[in-house]
Amino acid sequence: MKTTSKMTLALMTALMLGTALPSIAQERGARAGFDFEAADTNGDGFVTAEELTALSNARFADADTNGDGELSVEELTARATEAAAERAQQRAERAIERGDTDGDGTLSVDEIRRGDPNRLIERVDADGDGAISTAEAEAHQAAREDRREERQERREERGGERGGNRG
Ligand SMILES: [Ca+2]
Ligand SMILES: [Ca+2]
Ligand SMILES: [Ca+2]
Ligand SMILES: [Ca+2]
Repeated sequence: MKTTSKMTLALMTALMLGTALPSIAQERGARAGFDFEAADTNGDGFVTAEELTALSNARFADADTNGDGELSVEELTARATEAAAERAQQRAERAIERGDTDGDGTLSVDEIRRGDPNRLIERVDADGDGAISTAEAEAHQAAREDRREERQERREERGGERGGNRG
């Protein structure tokens, strides 16, 4: 077989890695799709069963830190923690990339604040006393949910049967 879709390869890898290593399989499969280059170790442009086996063995060996050929709770936890830390760092880096308006590489309190607080108060402060009461906050939240439901309904109508009988 010449061309194998990313989906199929990801699935194959997941199957080969087995259920014991879901986080590793997901990590590879989820965002970047299947890492073809990593699997194609001889670089001939084809991924063979042998190469997939080698890949899963390598991933297993990575996780099996004491090298006894078995993955313990501790080893799986360590692997998952490592993956989670990596993802957290990537998220943090993206957040800084997006929010760091003065370009000093860190986020100040102004940089993490979304929008002008005065504008929020203006929108929500129904009685105009310059502060948001519980009732005003609840009313604002309810209005937002209404709008979201309306949008959802409109989407469903558009996405639903066209020309079908309605109501
Ligand atoms: Ca190959
Ligand atoms: Ca082990
Ligand atoms: Ca900054
Ligand atoms: Ca108020």
